[in-house]
Order: sequence, then C-alpha cells, then structure tokens
Amino acid sequence: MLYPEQTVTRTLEDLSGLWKFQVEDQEIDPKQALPNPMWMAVPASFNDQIVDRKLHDHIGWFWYETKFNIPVDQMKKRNVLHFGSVTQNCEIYVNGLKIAEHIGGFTPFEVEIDKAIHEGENDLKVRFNNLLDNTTIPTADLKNTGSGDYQMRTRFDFFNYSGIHRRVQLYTTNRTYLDHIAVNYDVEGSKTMIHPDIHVFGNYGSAKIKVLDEDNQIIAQSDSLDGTLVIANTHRWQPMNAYLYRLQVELFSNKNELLDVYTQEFGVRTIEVKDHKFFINGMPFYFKGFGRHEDSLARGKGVNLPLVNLDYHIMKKMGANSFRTSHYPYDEEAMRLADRMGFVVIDEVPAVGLFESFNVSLGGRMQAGETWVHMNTMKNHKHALREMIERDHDHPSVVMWSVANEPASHEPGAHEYFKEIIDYTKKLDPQKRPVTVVNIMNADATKDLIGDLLDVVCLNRYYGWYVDFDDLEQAKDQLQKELSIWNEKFPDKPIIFTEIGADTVSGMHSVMRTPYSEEYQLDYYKANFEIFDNCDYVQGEQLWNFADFVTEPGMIRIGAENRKGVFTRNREPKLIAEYLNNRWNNFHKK
Ligand code: GCB
Repeated sequence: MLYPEQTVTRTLEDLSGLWKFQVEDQEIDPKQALPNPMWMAVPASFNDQIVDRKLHDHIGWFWYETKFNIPVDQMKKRNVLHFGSVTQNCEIYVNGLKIAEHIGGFTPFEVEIDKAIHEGENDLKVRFNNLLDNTTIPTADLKNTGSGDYQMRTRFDFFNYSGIHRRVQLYTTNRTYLDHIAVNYDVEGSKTMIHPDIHVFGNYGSAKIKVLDEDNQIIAQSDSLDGTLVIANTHRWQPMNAYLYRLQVELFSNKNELLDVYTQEFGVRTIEVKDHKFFINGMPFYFKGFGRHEDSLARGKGVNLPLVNLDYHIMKKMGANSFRTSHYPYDEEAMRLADRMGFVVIDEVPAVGLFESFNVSLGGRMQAGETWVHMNTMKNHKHALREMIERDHDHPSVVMWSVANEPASHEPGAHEYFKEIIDYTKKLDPQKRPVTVVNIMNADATKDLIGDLLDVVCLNRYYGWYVDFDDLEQAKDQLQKELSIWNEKFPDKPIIFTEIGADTVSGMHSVMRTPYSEEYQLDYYKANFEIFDNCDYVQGEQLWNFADFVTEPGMIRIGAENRKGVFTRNREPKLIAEYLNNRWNNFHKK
C-alpha cells in the first residue's frame, strides 16, 4: 500500500470535515440515514468533542456517516478509499454495501469501491467499536454483560480514545497501478546500491525509475523494475541532519502512454548494534528524548499536525534527538516529518497490555500469572506488525522496532511467544533493523526470560516513584544493582531507558522537595542521570513522558491525567525542562 499522493496519474480528495455520528443504541440499517445522529469532526476521537460523560465512556459500537460525490469521468478510474486509522475495529459500508472490515486502531487500510459506487452522490458509513479483549492488540479484560452492554478493564495507562483518528482519503488510479514500493539498499562506503522492490497491478509496456536528490537532480536511473540503481557519492541521512532522496517510478503502456507515476522519499543510513553501542552511520548514537502520546484537547488521539510540529521543534531546541512511538504507530505525516527533521524513532506496535494482571500503579497485585496461557494475541499481534512494517519500512527515522511494551516477560511461555514474534518481525523487515521488547520493572534483570532474543535492552524504570518512593538514595542503589546484572548477562547489548519518570503537578512547589512537586521531578531525574552517566553501556534516556496525557481516572491520576510530563498537556514547561535543555545541548557520553 502506498501513502496516498496526488500525481499526474492519481487524483486525491480528503474527506475530512463534519460527519454524522451516533452510538449503536438500536438496530441500524446501513442503507438508511442514521436515525439519531449528531455532528462529529473527522479526523478526531469522538470522546472529547461532546459534553456527555456517558457517551464519552461508552463501550460498544458506533456509526459515522458522510456523503461524497463522484464526477462522471471518475467512474472510468479505479476508486479507492484510504483510512489512516479507525480505532479500534471497524466495518466500511458504501451505499449500504459492506465492502471492508479492519482490525486494529493504529495502521492504515484501504479498499477499492468501484463495485459499490455510482456517479453523483454516494453514502459512506463507518461502523466501529472500541472493544478490546484477550485476542486484540492492545489487550483488555472484557465482559459482555448482555444486551450489548460491556464492562472493560484496559491493561494500559492511556485513555482508550476511539473514532476515525486519521484522514480518510478518496484517490483514483488507472487500472494499471503501482501497488508497493520498498527502497531497499546496500551501502559500501560512499556508494549505495538500490534494489527497489516494486509491485505492479495490471499490464504495462515499459517502466522508468529515477533517483532524485534534494536539488531535484537525477542521479541514477534504470529502465527495469528489477534493476539496481547506484548512488555513487551518497549523502547520508543523519540524526538531526536529514537528507532525503526520492525514488520516482513511472509505468508506460505499449503505446508509451503514462499509466502511473509515484514518488517515494527515502534516506540512506546504516545501523549496527555491537560492543554495547548503537551505531548509526558507524557513529555511536546516544538516544536523548521521550516516550510520547498522540493526545490533545478536543481531538483526543486524532491527528494534530500543528501540535506534532510544535512538539518536534520543542524537542529539537532542547537537544532531544529521538522518541519512541509509545504505545502504537503514530500518524504517517508525523513519521514523514520525523524523517525530514532527522529524529530517530523507535517504532512501537500497539502490543501493550500483554500482562494479565497489569495495574497502573505497578503494585503488589501484579503477580506473575498465566498471561501466556490466557492471552490469544499471536494472530492480531502479527497482523499489527505486518501493517506497521508495510507502512514504515522506508522511513529512515525508524531505527528499531519495539514489538511490545511491558509484557509479562517473566512468566512461563514468554520466550516461546517472543521468539515467534521477533523471528516474524525480522523476516518482514527488508532493512533487518534491530528489534526490542520494552521491559517492565516486574520482570527485572533477575526475572526476565527473553533478554537473549533482543538486540537492545530497553528498560522502563521507576526507582524513586513506584518503588523507593521519596527515597532517591535507595533508588540509585537499586537502579545501579539492577543495571549491573543486566550488563553481566548481556555485556554486548546496549541498554536504553525507554521510560523513567515521576508524576509532577505543574505549579506545585515544595521547599522539602516532596513527590509531585516540580522540585522532586528535578531531583528524580538528576538521581537517574547520575547512574546512567557512570555506566558506559547505558546508551539512551527517553523520559516518560514528553507531556501530561489523558488516561483513565484513578487515585494516582489527578484529573484523569498521567502527570509525568516534562510539559503539561498545554506544553507549559515544568522546572525540569530547563535542566534538560542544558544537559542535552551539552551532552557527550563518556
Ligand atoms: C509504564 C507504561 C506507561 C505508563 C507509565 C506510568 O510503565 O509503559 O504506559 O504510563 O508506566 O506512568 O505508569
């Protein structure tokens, strides 16, 4: 699947706007207008656009409806509807006809609609749910209490926003079209050999492939889809110093008419993990940055590009060079912007909650149990991986796949499960990027069963918060002890902290520097950094979280927000931000 682009051979229409919406509180006939709708902006979550707590929290099925017009000429073309993401699961109806189903809330899907459309006005309905269970990614404990009522306990710490979260686009192609492009390459010094993997649907006579540089100059070309193109003097894509090439593919008929043209951006860089370091283009790379969330006022998890842009600029200014797409693949435009600005990304599949007794306070109730007996996620986990890698394989920003966040990697069965998942991931990725699983404290160095499978050890640690609360001296001791065990077990693997953090209420100050104050957050990070800086095998610090974000209400979630942000949800900096600014802009790992 290619990202929808307007080209000489492709038209593109964005169906964003106000759609009709309603909860499925009665039987709904997709051939009829929705009986009881309200207006809802698309793309966005529905939850925060209304002032109705019951609807905001409703678990079950919902409907959207809109109209689109097909001009007479367009009927000759191949018409495709492309959905950036619908969270969590959905069915698509055009003029009452069910034409697609999709499982999973964070990756795109598309469907050809020619058999369902006619010239003039057409009806589009999306039936979707926010239901998660032991088979889905993410997971939840779901009970059907009868007559369409559900009770659901999610096993993750963010609000289960849902709706049409990313753009819906209608595009056309000719009957012969480019279906897939992957810009695979090998590098030998300054020379890059490109072996594109191109799939065409339909008949064509000839093809042309070109590589264009940033000045739009053709630097390599070929007349064959399976040819090798050589960039003689490669300009590498580098962290925070991006350089992007474009691969342009043209298909012609036997009569030399242009049938399709598509241009794919790509960057050239190498990745290697050895001697407990992470190398990009042969240089050791230290990850400085954040775990983030797609989360904003009124839009919920709906795409918010101005905010993405602002966040990237804030990060860049403070010397951050990377982030993890915790806990799901982010919007595709956000990924393209990361490529263009040079951010280094750990791309995470929505496999969060693979821990049966997960509790947000990481507390005593989280006993090791039988997660791998009771969860049945393998099929959907692979499906989500396939869709993420199919979408993101050419992003130079993506340097590693995270195939799960905080699973029960200490419970029997974890090794078998992740062996299969990691082998599958490596097989799918043409670039064979490193693969990790982000580790939870409960599965610490003494209990984890899957470390041998990972290229990089990624740790989420809360010494000084969920454990050793308000005792940073003890926290440092515990952290150092655990780190030494990891390093003894896997001396060649780099260790990256993918989460450390302490809830901090913006504006709360304390001369005693007590927890929840901005002073405590500062002391907490200083304590952690002191240990990191003394361990040469620690190769990254991604803080939790860039900004405060909305989650389920709870005793430790003031105002239903996780307050571990370095910034508030409105992007007001807390005390720690200035400290990070100094640390990261002057940082050199010894
Ligand atoms: C974690 C999770 C993250 C939570 C965070 C917290 O370990 O990966 O989703 O939000 O802890 O703040 O508790």
